[in-house]
Amino acid sequence: MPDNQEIKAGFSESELLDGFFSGDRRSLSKILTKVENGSREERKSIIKKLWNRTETRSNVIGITGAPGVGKSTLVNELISFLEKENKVGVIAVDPSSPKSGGALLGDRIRMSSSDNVFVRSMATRGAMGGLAKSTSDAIRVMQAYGFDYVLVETVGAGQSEVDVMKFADTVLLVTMPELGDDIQALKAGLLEIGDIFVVNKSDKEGADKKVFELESMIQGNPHNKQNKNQEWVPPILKTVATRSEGIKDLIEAIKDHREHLVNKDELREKKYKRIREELLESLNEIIQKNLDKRPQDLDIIIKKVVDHELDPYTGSEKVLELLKEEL
Ligand SMILES: Nc1nc2c(ncn2[C@@H]2O[C@H](COP(=O)(O)OP(=O)(O)OP(=O)(O)O)[C@@H](O)[C@H]2O)c(=O)[nH]1
Ligand SMILES: [Mg+2]
Repeated sequence: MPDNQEIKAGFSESELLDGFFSGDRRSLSKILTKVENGSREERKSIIKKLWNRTETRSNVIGITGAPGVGKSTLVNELISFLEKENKVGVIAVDPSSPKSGGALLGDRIRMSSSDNVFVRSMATRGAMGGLAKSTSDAIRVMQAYGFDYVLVETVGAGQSEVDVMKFADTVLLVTMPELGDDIQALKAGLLEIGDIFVVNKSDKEGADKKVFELESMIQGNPHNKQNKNQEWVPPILKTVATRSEGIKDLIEAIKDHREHLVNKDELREKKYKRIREELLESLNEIIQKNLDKRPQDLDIIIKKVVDHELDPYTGSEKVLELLKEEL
């Protein structure tokens, strides 16, 4: 397709989907933009049509860790290994503002010329339903497109990253020597969701110390203590991403974890938990949207509770009545 056609606006959804299903990368790109920025209705319409195709074997790998530990360099190495036999989609999620002047998270991910690799940056902080929601839909779009692997990179700094990582089947927690308190920060929730720990930059001093630190944290984690019976214990691997060292072992660990998930039927269990959460969140969104249609009525109820004309229980029942009228 010539470039001038690419920028031509106004593709209908069905044109885009036709292109998408026949493997056209520009259609993929446009559909990703729609699920990232579109209205609830637009997104719903697309996901509905893709849903049956997301039931694939795509292996979704989350890569997270403090800024600068080498996540993108590792992603590049993983791509190099995987692209020989697999289609690889990459989503670089940047929860900070793209307008901050800083470099985009994904900028160090090499733009592969291979048809097997597709890289996408996501940086829409104010996206409807939040960044985690946009990311989960983007992952689905990539699954439906037929990628064998979907790699998702995000900086491990806060709750939104933990949320993003919930959509991965396998989570790599990346750290490096010389980092003081990143592991403490991980306690906030990332430690629990790490399936594989990577000490990157192991060419630097203190790598073994870092491994030791991680070992004691993993053993001290109640989540892992409960899992003594053949459950997955996160391995700790040393890598030097810039020299391509340790990548084979990392790929092996990823495959082992996948096997574990499949054998234990944990993929389905993970999916169940995610869908449950998603449905409840989506419901919340519907409630919010409908209440927004009646701001004055809601205001009256709130004020009545504030003024003790109503108790909070009766107040919430009144809100429910409002909602019923709108639904
Ligand atoms: N010495 C050494 N340097 C590395 C290694 N891996 C990556 N680097 C360097 O560390 C710097 C940061 O690497 P990135 O891959 O951009 O790190 P990142 O975690 O993706 O960074 P953000 O996305 O900004 O959080 C770059 O200059 C890399 O060349 C390694 O194994 N050893
Ligand atoms: Mg990066």
